Amino acid sequence: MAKTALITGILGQDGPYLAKLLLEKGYKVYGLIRRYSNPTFDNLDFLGVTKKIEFVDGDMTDESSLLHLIKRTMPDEVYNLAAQSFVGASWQQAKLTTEINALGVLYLLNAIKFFSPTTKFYQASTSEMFGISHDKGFQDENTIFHPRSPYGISKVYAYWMTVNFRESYDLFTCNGILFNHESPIRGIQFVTRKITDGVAQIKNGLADKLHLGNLDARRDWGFAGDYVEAMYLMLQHKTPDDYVVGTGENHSVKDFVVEAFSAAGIPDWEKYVVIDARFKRPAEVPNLKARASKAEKQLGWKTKTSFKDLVKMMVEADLKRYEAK
Ligand code: NAP
Ligand code: F7E
Repeated sequence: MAKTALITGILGQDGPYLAKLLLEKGYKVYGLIRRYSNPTFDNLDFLGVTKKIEFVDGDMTDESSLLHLIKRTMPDEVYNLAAQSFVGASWQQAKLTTEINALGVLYLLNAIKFFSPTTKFYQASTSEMFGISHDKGFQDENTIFHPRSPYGISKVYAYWMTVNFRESYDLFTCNGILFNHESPIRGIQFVTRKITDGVAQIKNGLADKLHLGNLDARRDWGFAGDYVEAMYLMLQHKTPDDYVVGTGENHSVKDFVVEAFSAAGIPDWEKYVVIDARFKRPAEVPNLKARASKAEKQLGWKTKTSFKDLVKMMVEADLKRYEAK
């Protein structure tokens, strides 16, 4: 019989890549969607998987919807990717961010405990938990958390609840502590996609400026398509555990800008970029770089896509979108 997986956050960036991977492995995939007046399936369409998914209704803030869902589907694996995932919005919407990202995880874990305790659970944890890190220039599973935003704080709660259900009830629960990962279907608010979309607009004469905040922040950027493999591998491992996933290389936002303008063949990026205080954050996370040696050794996972290839892939996809229009 085919294995079954429930993916929350199916309409976001990672959901479609993970769904594609699991469908290729023969899984039946359920995708949780919340009630929306006009949901967009563009990201699933981009990867050509929309019609292969069974959509189920529910909302991370509505405990009874999750209880019913787990009771009805009893999936072999749950991948919890749903979140208010934009750090910038989390100061203005701290309560909502907490309800979805923190309490939502508690509801889902309780539903598994009550109705399907053999279900394996993946929690989308994040390098934002490290925040301003007291480290040696990289972060791994032993690095202390010091989150810098309501988003990071909500994810620390979810991280520990995931660990606690493993320790208290012997459930198979894992945290993937993923560093930034991007793709042509990355949300338009995140800096990488904002840059590649802006570059494509400039190239097509639709804009003449790109407004950005802090160009000095450094991130460890990888490709989402590579990272969903790590999620899958965690749930196939013999024992549940928590893993850092990243490339081990970092770059500044400015490096990303330079590479993106160059990939589009536009000289003089300085002519177009405007530093705009609206995009600076009350508290910044200045420097993130993963040490993913545990995932590499225990899961056999490795990043495959270089920084240069990632930027090129995203710029080319955005150029194609505007050319098609
Ligand atoms: P994303 O594109 O923002 O997708 C998040 C998804 O969550 C969306 O489909 C959204 O649904 C759904 N969602 C939000 N609130 C919900 C609710 N109340 N009930 C049900 N669904 C809800 O995020 P992503 O980049 O794919 O990231 C996936 C997960 O990994 C997130 O948990 C994120 O915090 C975490 N993470 C991401 C990164 C990264 O670099 N991408 C790194 C580390 C961790 P709608 O489409 O209806 O809005
Ligand atoms: O910002 C700086 C900004 O919004 C990256 C989420 O997926 O990864 C993501 O969080 C950096 C920050 O991602 C702009 O200040 C400058 O230092 O692309 P971002 P993020 O905050 O790192 C983690 C791992 C997650 O878990 C999150 O869910 O870029 N920056 N200028 C800007 N950022 C944005 N968005 N817009 C700007 O104009």
